[in-house]
Amino acid sequence: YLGTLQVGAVYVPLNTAYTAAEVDYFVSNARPVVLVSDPASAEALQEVCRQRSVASHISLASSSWQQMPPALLEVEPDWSVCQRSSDDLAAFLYTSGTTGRSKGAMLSHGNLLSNAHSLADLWRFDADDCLLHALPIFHIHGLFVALHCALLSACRVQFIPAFEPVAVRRALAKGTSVMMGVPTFYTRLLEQADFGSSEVAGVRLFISGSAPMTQQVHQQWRERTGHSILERYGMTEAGMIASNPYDGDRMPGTVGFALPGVELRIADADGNELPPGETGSIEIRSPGLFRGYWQMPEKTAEDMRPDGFFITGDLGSMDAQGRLSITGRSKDLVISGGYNIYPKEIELLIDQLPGVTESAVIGVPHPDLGEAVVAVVVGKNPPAGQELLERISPELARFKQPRKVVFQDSLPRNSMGKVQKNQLREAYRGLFKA
Ligand code: MLC
Ligand code: AMP
Repeated sequence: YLGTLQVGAVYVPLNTAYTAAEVDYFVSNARPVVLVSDPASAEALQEVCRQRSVASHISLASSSWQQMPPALLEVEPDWSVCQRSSDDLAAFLYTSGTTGRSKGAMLSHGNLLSNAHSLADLWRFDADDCLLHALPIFHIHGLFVALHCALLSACRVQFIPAFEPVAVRRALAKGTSVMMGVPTFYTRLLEQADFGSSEVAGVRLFISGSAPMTQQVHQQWRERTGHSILERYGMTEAGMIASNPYDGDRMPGTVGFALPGVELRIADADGNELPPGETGSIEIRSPGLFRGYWQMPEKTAEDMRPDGFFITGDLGSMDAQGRLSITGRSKDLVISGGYNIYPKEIELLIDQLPGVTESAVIGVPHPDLGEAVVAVVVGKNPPAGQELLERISPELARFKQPRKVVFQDSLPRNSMGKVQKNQLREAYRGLFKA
């Protein structure tokens, strides 16, 4: 990542769980010059690179630099930094829309730097800190929010490649001062009966985000560790938007106050600001706001108000003091273990299967992941649940695949003919009881 920025190029991280079919779309849309891959997927991606005429494909050896391609090892190191201005693009990250096709959210150097400074100040990072980092580094949470705070403050990072409770507990007890995670991290640690305050004596701050944290988890964490988790709210297009305070009350069920420089409003359908306490569309304007979707100006225009406010797709309310609570989403999105999953992408695959008339993919409460994906399928003679999953799995990363498939005679629709997903979510909300 840093090497890419250093040479003045634009970085496009992708989830390593994506299938070759998924990567093919990103490559066709981003048109990269170089693709760097995990050795495990190198063979499948080599074909993608060939078909899409990617000039260079580098497979990283997982364990050692010695296993890098010999040609690379012979290159003379060049430590010069290509200067970029704050308006230049640093990265774009794919995030999907209701159409099911992902859009690359373009972020400039200025976007990233302004957000990083706000967060490092607000959360009081300094060189004595030690950040426990167990998040994936292909989304903004692990890559920008966590790493940028650490890089700006020049603190230590205990990097754990994937969330694993034993390794995380060991790191917490051994010098960690700050941990950032998605709510599932906290739920999984609480499941460990012997986990408690003695292990986190050196920690000054626990931060959660990317998905809603329940009041119950917040409460249990405080009882078990003595710490009040600081919940914050953000999104790929805008970086971090709001945060509970470092000093003062961290209120469960709220995501706190707008970050410095962020203008936040709750609006009606036309973008008119609503009074405190009323629920509406969360809209923001800030120096961290993205530069639009890569080569999709019409999609950018759909989400922007004429006055420069961005329509986040989240619903919420703000109290008289400016404290924000997120109450729902207007976008059709499932957040499972902090990963965003767009139902349309899965519905399109299911609908292509013989015997299927139509489908609706929804998220329902799940004790570990927050929400889990369920496919509701209608058809004359559709493939049975397991077979259906096997048919779509070559196209779809594992984390997006439905955890359950249920069959119905028809889907509930309103008078406009739109599928009533809220009715389906209600009907199946008990599928994954703890
Ligand atoms: C893994 N699996 C998931 C999953 N993660 N399924 C659904 N949802 C997920 N999030 C699959 C695995 O492939 C595996 O499939 C099975 O579920 C069980 O895996 P596991 O071992 O229990 O999962 P694990 O690898 O431990 O991962 C769970 C997790 C991880 C929660 C630790 O998903 C994670 O690190 N999530 C963080 C995502 C994140 O960083 N989001 C930030 C986005 S940025 P099988 O078949 O092999 O059993 C953003 C903006 C903001 O949202 O505000 O920050
Ligand atoms: P992404 O598009 O992956 O960046 O995910 C951004 C989305 O995650 C937001 O639009 C919200 O819906 C959700 N999100 C992030 N933080 C929180 C939070 N603290 N509580 C509820 N939802 C959140």
